[in-house]
Parts: sequence; structure tokens; C-alpha cells
Amino acid sequence: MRRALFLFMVIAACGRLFAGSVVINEFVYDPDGADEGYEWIELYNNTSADITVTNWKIQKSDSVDGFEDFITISSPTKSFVIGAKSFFLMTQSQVHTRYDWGADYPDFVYSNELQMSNSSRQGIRLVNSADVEMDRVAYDDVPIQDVDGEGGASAPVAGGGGSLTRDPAGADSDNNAADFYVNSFPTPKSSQYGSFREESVCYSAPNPFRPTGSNSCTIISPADKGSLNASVEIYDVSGMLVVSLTGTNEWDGRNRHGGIVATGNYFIVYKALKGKAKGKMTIIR
Ligand SMILES: [Ca+2]
Ligand SMILES: [Ca+2]
Ligand SMILES: [Ca+2]
Repeated sequence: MRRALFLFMVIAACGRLFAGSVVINEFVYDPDGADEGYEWIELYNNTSADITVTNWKIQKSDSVDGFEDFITISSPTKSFVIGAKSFFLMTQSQVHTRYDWGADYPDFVYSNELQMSNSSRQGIRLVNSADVEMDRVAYDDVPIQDVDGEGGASAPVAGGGGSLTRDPAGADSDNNAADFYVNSFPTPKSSQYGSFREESVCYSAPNPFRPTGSNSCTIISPADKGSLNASVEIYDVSGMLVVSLTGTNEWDGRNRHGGIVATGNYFIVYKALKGKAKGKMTIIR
């Protein structure tokens, strides 16, 4: 009897250890407009240790029939790790076109054909490679015990592009109604997110720049941001995109329609895999 009680306590303690160590932190199941290509799920590691998530799965339930495999985090060529107190972003292929920061550099891209349901009786859960449940979220506002699990309460409905988000990141009381809110400004964050928070400065040389139609200025970007996947965007003072350059830091002062831009101040945004830089420059004619 004592032994059984001891075992029960060990199992209960393990349950607590697993619950909430890695959680489903934010996700969009009903993107604005068509869903295909734009759905995503962000995980968060609440622990102070890196955790390998290779072959972990998101399972989904659309009914009282229980959960079925949905997304498997795997690749023939690499393993996947979620860093201590860090994010891990799984996206479909078009998510990066809609959000900035981490969304540009997802940790795992999954098929556009794998759709989270938008109608009633949905839930998703995270299981590890041994199929042990790590976290579960139902989001239909209809209490279905085997889907809801945690607290018997669902997260709210987040249609039309809003995300369901934990606040603060990782907070998990195992009561989805209390833990999630609908966020109209979703913030998909990948493992690269930390490197984006500090913005540094870029500039043009020469500055001011007098475009003649046959010369160009060079956008000088901070060395620590690297040149991988780099792009340069030039905006006018009203915030309108003037031109977007990829594969070059040279700008001839022309807008995207080929005309030389007017005298005035312009904003430079440099984006690369390691981060982003902003600067200002002046055009004189
Ligand atoms: Ca939609
Ligand atoms: Ca959907
Ligand atoms: Ca939970």
C-alpha cells in the first residue's frame, strides 16, 4: 500500500515536471483570409535547459474521437532543439510574408496542407517523441472534456487572423481559459528572436547622396548582422516603401518604377538573418 502510494507520488511529480516544461505558447489557426500557407504554432521552453524536440508532434482533435498525429518535427538531415527560456516557431510557407522578426526565420516549416480546424470541437496538443503529452489547448469555447483536458476549459475563439497567446510567455496554469487571450497583433517568435531585439544603425555612403542616374550610393550595414538573406528597404518620410533591394547594398536613387526619387530624407531598413538595422539618409537633386 505504501509502495503504491509512493509510486503514485512519483508519477504525479513527473506529471508536474512534464506539464508546462515546453508549452504551445502562441498560434494562429484561422489566419485572415485563406488559411493555407499562413498558419503557425510557436512553442516556448519554460526550463533553464535546452530540450531536443526532434520527432515531437503536434496532434489535433476535431471531435470527441481523440487526438491524431498532425505535425511531426523531423527532418532526414537535422535535429531540432528548443533553447532554454526560448521560442521555437513552426510555420507554413507564407507566414514570413505577413510578420516581421522571428517569422522570417522559422525553426520548422510544415506542409500548407496541414490545417488547424476553424470550427467547433478543436484542440491541439504537443507530445514528445515517446507520445507523452506536454501541453494541450482547446479553443472552441465548448467544454468537451477529452479535448479540453486542462481545467475542462477552452481558450477563447480567435477567428480572422488573431492569435491565441499566453501572457506572459510560457505561463501555464493548466487552465486554457485563464492562460490564453486573443491577440490582434500576433507575434510569431522563432529561436532567432533574441537577436532581433537590439536594433543597430546603418547609413549610406555618400550621405547626402546626389543621384545622377548613373551613380550609386552604398548602404553600409553593421558587420555583426552579416549578409545572409540580406535585403535593403528604402522608405520615404511618410513610411511608404520606395524600393526594396536584394542581393546588393548599392542603390542608384531610383524608386521601384525606375524614376529618381525627390530631394528629401529617407529611411533605410537593413534586414539579414542575424538581425536588422535602421538608418536615415538624405537625397539631394
Ligand atoms: Ca481564415
Ligand atoms: Ca485553419
Ligand atoms: Ca498546459
